[in-house]
Amino acid sequence: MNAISNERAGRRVRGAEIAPEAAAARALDEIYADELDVLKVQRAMDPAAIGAITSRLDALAPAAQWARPNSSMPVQDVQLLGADAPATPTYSAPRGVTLEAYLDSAQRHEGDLERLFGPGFDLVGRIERTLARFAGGRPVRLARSADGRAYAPCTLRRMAPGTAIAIHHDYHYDLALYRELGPMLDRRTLVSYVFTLQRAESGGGLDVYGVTPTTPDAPKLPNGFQWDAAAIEARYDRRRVDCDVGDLFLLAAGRCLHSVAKVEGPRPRITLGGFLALDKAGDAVVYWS
Ligand SMILES: O=C(O)CCC(=O)C(=O)O
Repeated sequence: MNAISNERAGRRVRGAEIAPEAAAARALDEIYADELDVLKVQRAMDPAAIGAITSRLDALAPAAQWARPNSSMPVQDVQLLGADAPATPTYSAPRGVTLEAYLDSAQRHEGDLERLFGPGFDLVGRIERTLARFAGGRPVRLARSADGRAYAPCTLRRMAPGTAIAIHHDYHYDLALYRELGPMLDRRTLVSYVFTLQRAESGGGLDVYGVTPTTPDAPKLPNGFQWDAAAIEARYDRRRVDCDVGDLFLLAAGRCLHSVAKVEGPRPRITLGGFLALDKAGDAVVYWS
């Protein structure tokens, strides 16, 4: 019998989970060093403070305010507040928008989420202080354009029942909107930060796969650009990360393919997140969404 034949191809997904106050100052260094792929941090934000927002969200942010750049693909119609042109490909802009369009969207929505959460919540301050716990003593700075315009710090994402996020990675530095930011960053990877604000009744878990953008022969569909989810599930390692309200995950999203399972039941899944990277000198953490 050949024991190897039962092993999955490719790499293992390296994950860790830490308690609310646990120290993990080297987490970003470990992610960059390819020693850690995903870190779940329990209750990184206070669930009661979050509940005070999510329970009123329909009144605070009526349906018409949410941007829907993926609405032409209903099963992946993730709704957004805080930007209408995110720093990712979408079905309305498959190669991402231009840098000018991205910055215009960030400017149009500047302060929207801080106002929605209210002054007592200090949304951006909270995000920066939380990310700083994992930054090895480095300052955490919002990305800015050469002429000083702010990138969007985060987006609020609502996934209605029946929606999912297909397998993808976020190694997006070659998109036009990264023209300025990309060269300023340490591009070994790109990290997603995502806080859970409301869980789906079931489903909605994050799946992280032992497949990278450069894994040889990683299975794709015949159209040549979509990943073959069934073949990836069958052949490669997978780690499921299920988050409760207030939990945060940091994911090497530029390195590991990942997806979000279909949201089941009547309650939408709501998250708040963005991306971050070390700057080129390794002296600061830069974040944007
Ligand atoms: O919403 C999530 O859990 C993951 C979103 C995502 O794909 C990412 O942040 O890279």
